[in-house]
Amino acid sequence: MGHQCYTHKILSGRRDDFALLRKFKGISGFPKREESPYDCFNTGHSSTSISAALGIAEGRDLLGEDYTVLAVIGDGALTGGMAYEALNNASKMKKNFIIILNDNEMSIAKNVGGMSTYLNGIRSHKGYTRFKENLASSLGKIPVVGDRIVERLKNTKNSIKQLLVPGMLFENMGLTYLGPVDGHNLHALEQVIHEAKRIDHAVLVHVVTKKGKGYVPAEQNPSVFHGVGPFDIATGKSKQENGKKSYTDIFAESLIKEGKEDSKIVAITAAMPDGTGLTKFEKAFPKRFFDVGIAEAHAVTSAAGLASAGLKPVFAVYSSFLQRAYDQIVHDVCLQKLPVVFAIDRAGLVGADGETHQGIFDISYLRSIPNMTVMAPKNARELTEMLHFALQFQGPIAIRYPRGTAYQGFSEKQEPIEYGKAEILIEEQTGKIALLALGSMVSTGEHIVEKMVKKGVNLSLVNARFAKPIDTEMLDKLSEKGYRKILTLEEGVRSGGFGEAVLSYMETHHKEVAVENITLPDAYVEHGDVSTLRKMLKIDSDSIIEGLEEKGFFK
Ligand SMILES: Cc1ncc(C[n+]2csc(CCOP(=O)(O)OP(=O)(O)O)c2C)c(N)n1
Repeated sequence: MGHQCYTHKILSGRRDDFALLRKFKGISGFPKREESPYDCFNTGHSSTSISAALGIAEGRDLLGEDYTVLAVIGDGALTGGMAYEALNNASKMKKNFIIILNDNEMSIAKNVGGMSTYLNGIRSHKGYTRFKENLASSLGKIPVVGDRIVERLKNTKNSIKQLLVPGMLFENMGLTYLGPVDGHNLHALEQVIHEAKRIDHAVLVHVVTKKGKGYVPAEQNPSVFHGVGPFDIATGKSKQENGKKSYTDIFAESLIKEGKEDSKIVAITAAMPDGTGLTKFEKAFPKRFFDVGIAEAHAVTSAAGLASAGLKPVFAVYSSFLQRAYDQIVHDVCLQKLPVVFAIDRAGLVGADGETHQGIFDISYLRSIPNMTVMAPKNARELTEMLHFALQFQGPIAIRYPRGTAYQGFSEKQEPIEYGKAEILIEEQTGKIALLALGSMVSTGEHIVEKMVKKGVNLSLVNARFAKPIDTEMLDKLSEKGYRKILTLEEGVRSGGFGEAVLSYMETHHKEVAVENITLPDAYVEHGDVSTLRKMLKIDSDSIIEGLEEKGFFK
């Protein structure tokens, strides 16, 4: 996914830009074509490198050009289905094509699954070490991964190779396997890559590394240091923790409570046990927890399987990563109306990770699927109650909540969750304008109401709760009560979003009511801290007020 590209960035002329790494208008944390001619492909989501590199290599050959194409993939990324699709196709290559497998035994957390076990086996393969020694002595050579070893191996019978050479899985697929080689030994690395470049088809170089190598706090806490904000170099302690509970914390605690009451609840993560908060669930109920690797598509279909077997699966996943499993949601979950709960974390703007990780499409991509229900809580307490509601619900259901500190406002005001029903939070009897806010935008709506009261304008505030279905009864009621303007607010793209659905309903049924939509634009949103991005995109309360005043909305 390219997040280990910092060395590459330093070596390709961006060393001085690191002060602004992942900051607004600074360099990205991922390879980016727009940033440098040395970044040949944008990345951010896992397991894409072999596919992209194969396309580049095929393109090179069709255009009659001549350069080396090399893909780097982590052992974590190798748990993703796309990587296997790509390996399957790599075996057809008739020209040199190099895959470097960076195996540090870690995804963000400890890597999982059969491939990981297989790689583990290779690392401790005694036969290979002996073979190398024998080969070296018999040939009078001493290299680590021997110079010209490949040519000698070519002439070795497969059955003998099986005993002596690790990586036969790759060999049997038609790829040449080289390694394992110590990735922290530069000389060995140079040698093996030199050897790999001489091969006239696909070759996989198995490089063994240690995550965090060279910095003790990172070596000791590789999961934490996978992606960190500012930290104290001497101690390795984060400078950012504010001690407040995040939505992730609230979700994790609530799910454990639910899990104690109902043994049918099971939790699934696609290689994000820490990020989604499920590590706590795993500790409490190890048998009811599944880390499937970076395999969102598999996670969704296996959740459908679990649901059809009578369990209550909760797939906790980041909004942008769930994009990977769209067909599985459509075809395996929603078509069969299976009760799978999607706990969609990092929904909305995420900040430093930028374009590839902003969770701004989920409302649109889920709203369009039949049988899907989509909710968004206004605050911490509502997340807990929505989770409880979702676990009783007989069908596919999603709860989207943002990254970061959970909002505590309106905690005392809480009507029970009812299917498809919104909740009035502030009702101004004299008002003719209602704000209809979804999830994270309820607090923004609250700020708008407070600021406008000071300007002598009274507004009502409705917590939408459901992005699908929208509460049409509430919309009818607002119209009957004499409201003539509705402002929808959501942290997602306009197209296919919540606001568009409200607009479409009102245009058909209540032409007398004008609807304005506050949404994100039809654009990828760059990296930067969330409050800066909100200002840039004009979805913070001040910008919204300014924009609406210009349009005369409050008159
Ligand atoms: C589709 C997708 N799901 C989840 C993630 C989150 N993620 C980022 S890095 C990572 C682990 C990658 O492990 P590996 O490929 O071994 O690389 P390493 O960091 O160990 O070098 C995960 C799960 C992602 N980027 N993309």
